[in-house]
Amino acid sequence: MIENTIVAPSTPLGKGAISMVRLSGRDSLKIALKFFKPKGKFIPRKAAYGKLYDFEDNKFFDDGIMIYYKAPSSYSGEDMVEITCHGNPIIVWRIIELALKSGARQAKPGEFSYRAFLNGKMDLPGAEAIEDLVEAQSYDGVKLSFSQLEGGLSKRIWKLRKELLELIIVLETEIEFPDDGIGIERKDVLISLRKVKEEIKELISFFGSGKQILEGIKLVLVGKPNVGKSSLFNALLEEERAIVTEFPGTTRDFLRERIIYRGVPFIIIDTAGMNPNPTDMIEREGMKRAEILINEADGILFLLDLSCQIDEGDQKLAKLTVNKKTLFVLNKSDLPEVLRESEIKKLGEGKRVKISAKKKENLESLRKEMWKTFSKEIPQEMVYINSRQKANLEKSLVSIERAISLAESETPEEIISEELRTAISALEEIIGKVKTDEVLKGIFSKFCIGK
Ligand SMILES: Nc1nc2c(ncn2[C@@H]2O[C@H](COP(=O)(O)OP(=O)(O)OP(=O)(O)O)[C@@H](O)[C@H]2O)c(=O)[nH]1
Ligand SMILES: [Mg+2]
Repeated sequence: MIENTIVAPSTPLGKGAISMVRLSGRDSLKIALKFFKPKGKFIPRKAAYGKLYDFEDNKFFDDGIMIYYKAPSSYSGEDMVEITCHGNPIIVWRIIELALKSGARQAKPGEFSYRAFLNGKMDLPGAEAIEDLVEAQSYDGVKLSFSQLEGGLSKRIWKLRKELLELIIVLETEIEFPDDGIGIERKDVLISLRKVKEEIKELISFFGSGKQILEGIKLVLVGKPNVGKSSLFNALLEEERAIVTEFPGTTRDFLRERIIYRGVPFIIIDTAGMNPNPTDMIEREGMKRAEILINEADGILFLLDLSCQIDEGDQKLAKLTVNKKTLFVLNKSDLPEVLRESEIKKLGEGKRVKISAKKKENLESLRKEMWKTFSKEIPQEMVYINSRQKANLEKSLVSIERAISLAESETPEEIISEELRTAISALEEIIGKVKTDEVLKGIFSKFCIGK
């Protein structure tokens, strides 16, 4: 049990109707009662009205509500107090000060959740999901993180772990009593192992889509100079965010903004136009960055100018985007049309939408097509996998695959079983059954474990 009682504001420091301060630790109640004077008797888990009292000048400075949670029935698993006051940062600051003067210590970021984890109130994926829940950029993202908080991933990991442990028992029984007639069928072991392998592969496959649901679908505006990328960027944002001029090479860096369409967040990135013969260092650097962005993107909005022929610039870009899901945006539809369909075909696969970014024509069709092309249905069984979890799943997959080929080649049981143990420990790292400081430090960021 951790001895210190910690205190921190739980709501953002700003003006609002109310703010909340939280205490966690053995002395939470004792400390809170130094400056919160409840009216009448109060009961754990019931809201108690009272006044906030400054014991340094013997004056009341606000009123509010206090709730006391007795251990272990609290968020952190320790005694906890939550005080709700009026939403002025000065009030919050004074409450914290009075708590510090009464023996509490300022909580470090993530420390409430860290204590909850140590007290078995949540596992690692649950702790990670809290941050995702707060940061999610869409309603789907919120729902996905909440199901994670409720153990979506953990349940599946525990199940895999159980299946592997059962296989180890079967294999090791065979080692210890090879002649008592139990006799394992390699075929059955292989069937189970292949099933586990598919499960793990499915979990890994959720990595990309989960990220898109939580953070947004990253779309890069790509096109040669002057094709109208920044004009489209502004039109989609419905504000004059990027500079637009009639001179090629206007955009030198890249701009990134978020739009939401039908509940799906899209991150739109405006880039420097691709000039096949860059004239200066800035242009070269801008294009280098555009290339990196293309590689990292979930999809490409490839702009073409309907009023002129395809040229070297378009062709060069098409080479860069060849492996990416692409939507062709045929801009400047208000001008006489020169570009032919047969020319566009040469640039690659992808739907086409004709628009005029300048006149803001047909933008709704473009948004709809973006949504259709790039957003994904969320499968029922979807769970969110972050990069830490993915790395561990991959580690366990390697061992499972090794175990499969060993089992296929009549290798002795103990060697197969050893591989399965390695696979299990990688899975255990995901749920935090193995608590390595490295991992915990990464998750409960900035929080110095062991100090
Ligand atoms: N007629 C017409 N002109 C357009 C349209 N879209 C953009 N333009 C014009 O094309 C020129 C270039 O537009 P930008 O949006 O700056 O083009 P860009 O692709 O961002 O250019 P760089 O940043 O230089 O790569 C400007 O003069 C725009 O007004 C359109 O739909 N129709
Ligand atoms: Mg531009």
